[in-house]
Amino acid sequence: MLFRQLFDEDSSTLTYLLADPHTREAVLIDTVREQAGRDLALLDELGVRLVWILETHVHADHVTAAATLKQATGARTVTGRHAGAACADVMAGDGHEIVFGGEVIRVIPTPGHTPGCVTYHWRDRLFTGDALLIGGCGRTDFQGGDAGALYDSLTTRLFTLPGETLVYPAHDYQGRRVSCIAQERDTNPRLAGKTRDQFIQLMGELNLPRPRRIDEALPANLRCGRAPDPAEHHAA
Ligand SMILES: N[C@@H](CCC(=O)N[C@@H](CS)C(=O)NCC(=O)O)C(=O)O
Ligand SMILES: [Fe+2]
Repeated sequence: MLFRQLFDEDSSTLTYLLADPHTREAVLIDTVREQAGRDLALLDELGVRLVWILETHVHADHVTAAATLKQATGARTVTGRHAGAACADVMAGDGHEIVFGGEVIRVIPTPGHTPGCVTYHWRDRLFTGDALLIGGCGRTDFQGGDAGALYDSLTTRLFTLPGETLVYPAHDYQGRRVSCIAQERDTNPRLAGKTRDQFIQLMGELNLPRPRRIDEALPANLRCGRAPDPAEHHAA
């Protein structure tokens, strides 16, 4: 297998490239529009062909590169079924399998940060988006966030997986790059030793500032990163 973890400094976004070395088919998870050139150059350098562009959710802090990458490569886009991004080629539900080469990625719905959040499970790795971060979790104070639902997703869908399963989040703001289920289950300060009610209370008291680019990012990501239709723009 080929695996690369990439980082966008501006939004602290972690993007992942997975590829089957035999068939040369590749997948990108959680891309960033400003990094499309970097991603296309990497595909080229590795000699692989992009077939799927996956989103863990509709991001509030950066615009996806999905539209640019799709136009350049013909790859198809995937979001969670409840993400609200009807522009995606595939809106994947629980257990949906995304196949590339001889590899399979399975979809685990992990709502809470947003109702449409999904985690992608590939081999011994989880791509958790903003549902589970390293020593943290996605906020639940906008985009239909629901702390109780997030607690249930994390405790019943992710923490029940084998402890050695690796956790690759969509962001880290402190230079951390990978964790595992046992570490997050046992030491994540938002969750370890907390009841559901305590978690809900804690999430309600975070008082985080609004993401800098939310007003640009949400509408753009709901269009899978495409520019607004000029007619639509005119009507508005
Ligand atoms: N400073 C960042 C913050 C982005 C932010 O709030 N990110 C959301 C995910 S879309 C989150 O859940 N962050 C978790 C945290 O900050 O602990 C920005 O302005 O973009
Ligand atoms: Fe997010």
